[in-house]
This record gives sequence, C-alpha cells and structure tokens, in this order.
Amino acid sequence: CLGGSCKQAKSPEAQALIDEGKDYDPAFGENKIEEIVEARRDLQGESFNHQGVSITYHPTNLKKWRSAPVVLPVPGQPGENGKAVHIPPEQEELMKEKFKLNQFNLLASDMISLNRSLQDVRLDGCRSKVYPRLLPTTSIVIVFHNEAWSTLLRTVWSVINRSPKALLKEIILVDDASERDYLGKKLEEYVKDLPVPVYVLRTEKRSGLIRARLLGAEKVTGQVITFLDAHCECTEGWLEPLLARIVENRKTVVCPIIDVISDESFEYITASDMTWGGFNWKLNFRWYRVSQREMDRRKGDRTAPLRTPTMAGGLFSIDKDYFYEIGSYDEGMDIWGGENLEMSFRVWQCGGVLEISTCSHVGHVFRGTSPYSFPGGVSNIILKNTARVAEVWMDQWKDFYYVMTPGARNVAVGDVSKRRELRAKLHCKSFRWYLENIYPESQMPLDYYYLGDIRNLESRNCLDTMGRKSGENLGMTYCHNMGGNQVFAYTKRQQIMNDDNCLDANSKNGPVKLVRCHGMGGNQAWVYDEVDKTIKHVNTGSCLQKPDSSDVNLPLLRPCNYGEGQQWIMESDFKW
Ligand code: UD2
Ligand code: MN
Repeated sequence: CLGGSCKQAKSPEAQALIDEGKDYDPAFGENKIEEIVEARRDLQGESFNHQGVSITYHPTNLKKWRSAPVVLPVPGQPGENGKAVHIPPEQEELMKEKFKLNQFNLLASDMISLNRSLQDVRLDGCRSKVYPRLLPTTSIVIVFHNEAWSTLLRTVWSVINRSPKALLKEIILVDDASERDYLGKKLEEYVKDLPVPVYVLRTEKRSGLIRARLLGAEKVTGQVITFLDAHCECTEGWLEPLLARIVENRKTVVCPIIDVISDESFEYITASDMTWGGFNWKLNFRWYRVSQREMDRRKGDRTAPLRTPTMAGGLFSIDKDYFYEIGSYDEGMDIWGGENLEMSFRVWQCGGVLEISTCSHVGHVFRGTSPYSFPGGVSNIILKNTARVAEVWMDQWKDFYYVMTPGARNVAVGDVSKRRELRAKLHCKSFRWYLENIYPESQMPLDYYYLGDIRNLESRNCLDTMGRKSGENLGMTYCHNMGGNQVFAYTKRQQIMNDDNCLDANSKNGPVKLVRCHGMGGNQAWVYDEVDKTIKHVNTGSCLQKPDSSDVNLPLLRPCNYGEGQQWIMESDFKW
C-alpha cells in the first residue's frame, strides 16, 4: 500500500511505476499517478508539432520534478525570506570598502546564504493559474564580467531551487574576461557537483555583454534560451509562465517582472506590475505607467501578460530558433547598452511580440553606477550602440536622438548595412507602424511640424528647459545651436515638447511650465502662426512673450500684441 491508501493503481503503467518504487511520491496521492505516468512518457522524449516547429515538451507541475528541494528559511541567518541585512556600525568601514568592488553591498551579500529563501511574491491569481503541463525545456545563459562570487552563485542556486527539473536543461555561465581569481578554476570546480548541468565558457578577450551572450547562446541545447544577469534571484513559479507564453506563440519574447534587490541591504522589494518599458528622446530605457489602453486590452486582469513597448534587456526567454531567425543581436555593439531597445524594436517591427509576464518575478540588483571599465570610454560606447539602434530601426525618428544627444553626431556608428539587410529580409514594418500600433503613448510624437530650437525675434534668445523637471518653469537663454535642452517639437496635437515634457499654462498671464505631456490638449495646446510668428496658448488666447528685463530667463504669457517680443522663429541653424 502506498501513501497510506491501498487502492488499485488505475493503469498497468501506473502499477509498474509503483512497483518500481522510485518515482512514486505519496504526497501526490494515488489519483495523480496517471500524471506521473504521463510525465514519465514525456521525459522519454515525446514531441509535439507546434506551428510547424517540433518541440519536445516536458511535465512541469509535479513538485517532485523540481531541480532541488524547496528552500526553507535558515533560522538566524541574515537575509532569509528576502529580508534586509543590517551591517553593525563597527563594520561600516569595511562595508564601504567592499562596496566599491561591485557597486553594491558585497559585505551584506556575502553574509546571505547562496540558497536564501524568498517570499512567494506572486498575486493570488497567479498562484492558482494552471499552465500547460507540457512545456519546452530551457537553458539559462548568464554572462558576467568581474561579478561577485555570492551574487553569481546565488543567481545559479535560485534557478536550481525554483525551476522544475524537467524544464531546466542546463545553466551556461559566460565569463567575459574577468580578472578575478575565484572566477577561474574555483568556479569550475564548484559547479561540477550541482544538481543541474552548469557549464563555464570564457571569451578570449573582453567582448561586452552582447557578444558574450551570443557565445553562450551557441551552446544552448534547450528549446528556449533564458537570459539572466549575474546578480539575480528567481522566485517561486518564475519559469513556467515565461515558457507557457512561448508555447502559445513561439514568436513571443517574454520578460519577468524585474523586482528590486536593494544594492544597500539586499532586501527583496517587489516591483509594480503596473509599469512597462518605454524610452525617452535620448533613447534611454525607462519605466512608465502601463497605459489605460493596455489595461483595457487585458480586461483589467493584472495577472494577464502585459504587452510592453520595450524591455529592460537583461532577463527574458526566447525560443532558440526564433532568436536566430529574428537576428539574435547586433554584433557591432560593444560592452553595454542599446541592445535592449534594438531587440525591442526588432521584435515588434518584424512580427514578434514582446511581453512582461506579471506572474513571473525575478529580483535584480540595480546599481547606481557601473562597476567595470568601458574600454574606449563609456560615452563613446553607449552613444555608438544607441546610434546603431537609431540608424537601423527608427527611420526619421532617429532625429530625436541626434538633436537630443549632441555628442552622438560625432560618433562613428560603424557598418550597419548587415542589420539594414536583415530588416529588409524579414520585411519588418516601419517605425511609424511601431509608434502607431505598439506605442501610441510614446514620448516621440507621431506627426510633427517642426523639430529644433525656438528663437525670439527681438532678443534672439532661445527657449530652454534648463534641464528642469516636470512642474518647473520654462527657461530661456542665448542660443547655443547644440540641441539638447533647446530642442522642441511642435506636434500635430498642438504640443510644444522637449522629451517627456510639454509647455503648459493654466492662466492667461502664465507662468509657462514644463509639465509631463498628457496628450489631451487642454493646458498644453499651442498654435504657431507662421505669418505673424506668434505662439498662442489655445485655452487662454494669450501669446508667448520673451522675458522682461526683471527676469531675463523667464518667458512670459501675455495678451497678444503682435510685437517682436512675441514673435518666434522655428528654423534651426544646427545640423544633425
Ligand atoms: C540593463 C540590463 C542588462 C543590459 C543593459 C543594457 C536588466 C536587469 N539589466 O543593465 O542586462 O541589457 O541594461 O546593455 O535588465 N557584462 C559582461 N561584459 C561586459 C559588461 C557587462 O559580461 O562588458 C555583464 C554583467 O556582468 C552583467 C550583465 O552583463 O551580468 C549586465 O550588465 P549590468 O548588470 O551592468 O547591466 P544593468 O543591469 O545595469
Ligand atoms: Mn544588472
């Protein structure tokens, strides 16, 4: 009798398993024995034809197929259950010293178990979700340069501890020419005896994360590649929702919610499921609030997969064949940056889908500054990578990047012809299509009459954001012809905008403020008259006027008098 009951097994196959005695877990009760039989069968390599692609599926929702036993909190050990670690005052000096090595609190990280326990942070609706029992296998690819031992191995352990064994093909660590001894032989020895195959590959010379990931991807034998940064922690149930989306549509690239592991205390802090990825005119990746449009499409269900305009870049799953079909990565990109927007635009424009699965949570240590070197200079590298994104994918909207980022105009982007050929070969859609269909809420206007500086006819000075934030006053100063804070778009929706902010006024005598664009007209609607050269505020009928002598940096809103002080030129001198 098994599991305390003496019922007959429901099939001879089930009986055979019971007789074998190995695979039967009483915790599941006898009713579940069919599942184990089925699981067994699938493990023997049954495949399934999905959208013309043959995928070998494996069982998931049987606890006994986990890669390792459930991790329980270790009483007394710092950081268990994702709690913050507190450093005693006498160790503060040491803490500060160690912080410099990786730009996070290494002393705290080293005090925490490599196996630390975490809360199950999922929404209730996620916990009760039933995923297809048959899911593809995945290989995890983690690239690193000079990563700390404890964060790297905690990433590895969190994958092992919280992934179903049958789904986890292997973990591939790619060392991008690290200069730390422990990442050599010691690492190779350590990973030998783990319950899941873990391999260490090494780049010959510093290649940057993009080419290091390409090296790792080549060795993948699973059906899905899952990329992670080297300082992550996966939580309960993180993997199944990612793989399940790829089963639905193999052209889905799917990210978890990226929770925050504090760089100060290593506390695990859940991130919002109401944010998605966007970008500003500088082509920095940024988080923004999910649009009402997308909430409506998901019928308000926060557990439903979220279509995101862009991804952060570090953490995602992608069908291995699709990864190559759609052009893997741009090998012309160095070290760090840009590849996340490149892949986001490419996936959407070339017929794929980019999602955040709100039921999958993975923590990541976000840092204030980068800990490693950028051979050739940080800004050169990032400007170049980003310029490649703009040149290949953004059509005329690349202008926004160049006007906003003066330094980028002088950077050599290198040869982008291969990537443009890829775009043509895959019959990818235009950036206009992307803005219209995927990201209508974007900071980049779909239609605009003008992009450049706005100069007063009398004073010859230019409107300038002075780098101020939303809610602060618009400024004005001499024209520098460099773009940046002096660039404004005059849009078809009657906005005058710089990056995220629009000129905004709520009374007929001003002040004129910079306020986050809302796209609803109202206080942010302006009309430029090409003949009398006025910029008129629609709601109040007042005109934008140059500052008076009492405050030379503060443009005014005044009743229209059609004098030169209210005349503005929208014709830039600068070239990009
Ligand atoms: C984010 C992404 C990161 C990447 C980057 C843009 C997340 C959580 N992170 O920045 O994955 O998309 O944006 O490029 O979405 N590395 C190397 N060689 C190098 C430099 C870095 O192997 O030359 C490794 C590094 O050790 C780390 C990974 O690449 O494991 C990502 O680097 P990061 O953690 O500095 O990037 P992050 O999180 O600031
Ligand atoms: Mn990172």
